[in-house]
Amino acid sequence: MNRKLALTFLFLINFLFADNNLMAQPVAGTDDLGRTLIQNNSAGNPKKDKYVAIFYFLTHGDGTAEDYWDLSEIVPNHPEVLNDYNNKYWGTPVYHKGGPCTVYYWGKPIYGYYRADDYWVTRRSVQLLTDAGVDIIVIDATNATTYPERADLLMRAIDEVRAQGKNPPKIVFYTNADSGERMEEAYENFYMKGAKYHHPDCWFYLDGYPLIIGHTPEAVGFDCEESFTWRESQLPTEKYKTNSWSWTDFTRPQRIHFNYKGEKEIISVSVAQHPNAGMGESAFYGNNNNWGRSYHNGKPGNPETDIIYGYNVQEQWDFAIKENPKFIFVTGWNEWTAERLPGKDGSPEHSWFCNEASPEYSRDIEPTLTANMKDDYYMQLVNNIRRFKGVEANPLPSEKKTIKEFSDWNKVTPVYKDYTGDTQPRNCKGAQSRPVTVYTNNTGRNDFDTMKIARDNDNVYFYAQTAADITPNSGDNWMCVYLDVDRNFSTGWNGYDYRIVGGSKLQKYSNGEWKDLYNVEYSVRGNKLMITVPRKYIAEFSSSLNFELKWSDNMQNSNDPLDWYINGDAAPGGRFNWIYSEK
Ligand SMILES: [Ca+2]
Ligand SMILES: [Ca+2]
Ligand SMILES: [Ca+2]
Repeated sequence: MNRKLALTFLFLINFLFADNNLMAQPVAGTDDLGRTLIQNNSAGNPKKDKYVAIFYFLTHGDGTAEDYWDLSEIVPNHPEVLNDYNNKYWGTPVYHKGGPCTVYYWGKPIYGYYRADDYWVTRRSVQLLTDAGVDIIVIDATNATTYPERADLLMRAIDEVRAQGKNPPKIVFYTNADSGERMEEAYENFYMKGAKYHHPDCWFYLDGYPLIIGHTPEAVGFDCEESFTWRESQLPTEKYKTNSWSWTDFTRPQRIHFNYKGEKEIISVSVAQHPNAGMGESAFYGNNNNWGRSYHNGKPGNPETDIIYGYNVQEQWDFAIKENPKFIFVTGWNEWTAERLPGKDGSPEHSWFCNEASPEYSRDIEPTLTANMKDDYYMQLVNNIRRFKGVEANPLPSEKKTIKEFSDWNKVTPVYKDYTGDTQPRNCKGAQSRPVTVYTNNTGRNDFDTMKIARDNDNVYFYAQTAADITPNSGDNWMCVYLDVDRNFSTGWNGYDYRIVGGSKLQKYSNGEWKDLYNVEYSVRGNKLMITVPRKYIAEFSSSLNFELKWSDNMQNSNDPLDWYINGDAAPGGRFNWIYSEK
């Protein structure tokens, strides 16, 4: 079979088995700013042929400056560095790419300064992007490499999530510098028959072939020439190219990119842009001509108060959604770092940073505690994806049923399916090389798998099944249920009005604390647990049910919902809730 035929065959296999309707359950959620995710009644049903791509980076860990590496700490604590290129608080260069190198983080990711080969983080990123409804992870291969081992690790995480019946994103490589060689490298490492890192289920197909992006004339004569569907690489500084994929634009509104058939194919949406000098010029040297996270209505906004709202990216989303192309390309997920170079403004003591420099002048969506941005940009992403693509309606529950024993659960629906394996331990070096830091996390304990709810006239029943036998009851952070009974974020703790801790204690949140209310019955058998809550204990359970809930095990900081991104297991994760509604 020649290559073209083989790829056509693969495409058919992909086509037959890919779209098996495994949409994520339409979870609910409200972010720290009180912004509640829209549901099917407002977003509409899933729309055909709408895709969201996001720029994803595999650079982390290389060339990080020693001693000092976080700009959000260096600059506020030692502002003199900005006018002293060799100041000691710039840290120490490390040897990388054939010379001394100093790479800095603009802030700290919620998982610490992780390396791109930290599987624990990669797996979490894939889960978050799956939950968000992202369709394509675009691997940034615009520089000197396709990061084969790290890209392989990413694809292994995607394969693992797909094997659980979830619908994770596919991958596309975006090349630019030495594009022909990079595309050939991608072909040989990933796509070719017998390639070392062969993950065909991870490939995003367009028009019958895996999609790749680069300077197509450079591919002529390479083996990869016939194996892909091509789109042109498009820098924001370059003249508009037909059939190109733009990842950011330096015009407002963004440019609309048409394909060779004349179809409105893709529009970029970016968190921030630097049309008028590097991001560092605006972050540190008073250049007001770039567009930071707070930019909106033609003005820079006030980053101190505006940064958490993501006004700049929202303008970009609103325009893109109105134009309604087939693809929206978001920049980006996890760039985090920039290399420090000598100033380009004629001042030899100035430092220059291109794409990332400060909380305001950076473009990552991945959660962070820096500048108090938390997961606001992530939740905003989820909501905008729903506006663009629609979302499934929430399934209605099966008939009322009295639960006395575990076998009574068999036919109860709907079933909420968590990720499994999201409790695996973390043990990986961070990107910072001095001091050496090893990130560990062993809080994963009970791994939620399947959850159900049932009810009769007297009780509401909760069921959880875990991957392995449930650990012995260890107290208040063991196998908890958090309930937002009025589906109102402004009542209770982060919306949660009641919780059940340690299997047996029903607590109510009032006057700023959790108070014991009643004991409830629970039973455990192997990997199954069920709890019975009499309806009379919770006023909102006296009539037709319409509430939100989350299971949580081994939370480490019960005062912080962001703990659900990191520790133990939560189902659903982060700020998401599962909706149980009879309406
Ligand atoms: Ca789990
Ligand atoms: Ca509430
Ligand atoms: Ca989970």
